[in-house]
Amino acid sequence: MKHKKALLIVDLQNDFCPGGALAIPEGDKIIPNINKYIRIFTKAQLPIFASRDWHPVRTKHFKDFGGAWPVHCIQNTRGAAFHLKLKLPKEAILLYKGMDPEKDSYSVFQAEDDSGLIFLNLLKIRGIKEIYICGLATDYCVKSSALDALKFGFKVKLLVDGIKGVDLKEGDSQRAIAEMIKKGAKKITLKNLEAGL
Ligand code: VGL
Ligand code: ZN
Repeated sequence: MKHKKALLIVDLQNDFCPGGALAIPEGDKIIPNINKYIRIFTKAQLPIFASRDWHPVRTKHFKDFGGAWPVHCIQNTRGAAFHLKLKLPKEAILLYKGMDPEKDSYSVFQAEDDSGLIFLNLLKIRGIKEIYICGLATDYCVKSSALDALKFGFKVKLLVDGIKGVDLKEGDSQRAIAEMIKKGAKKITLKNLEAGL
């Protein structure tokens, strides 16, 4: 049998897009491609996971409390909402992460769904073996989620026309991609999926 696949869309939220609190240059430009990936996975009746960075007002993730980042993606605010152009189907499984005020975490493997089930268990329940990853940001949450996925034994496809990075230091995204590939992720683009999954 073929490996069961799932799509993971990481943090496609207003605060990570132009105009947001932690805007990634052209972060919104990947949305049309991601919407195409969504259509492909929907057609194939495969699960689609969408994570949101979902911070409390006080967390060690923020500069004011010892972290690296300006305030962003506060729970239930407009900044934490999915970008309006993202066309998530109602079947998408929503994940939340970054809620622990004591932790500075990035990976979707630290995320949970509405009922508190963690991502790893949600994957296991569905028999998923391979994860197709896109979203924001290449050099943080995408990278850390991809590396965790590989560590847990999943196959990983990196959707290179569906990711964008912060690049605090020039080249961070390129280095992140190189590291994911070195650890076993495979790059793919929409063109590779033209013939279907
Ligand atoms: C992220 C920085 C801070 C991400 C989240 O989603 O990649 N980056 N919080
Ligand atoms: Zn964050």
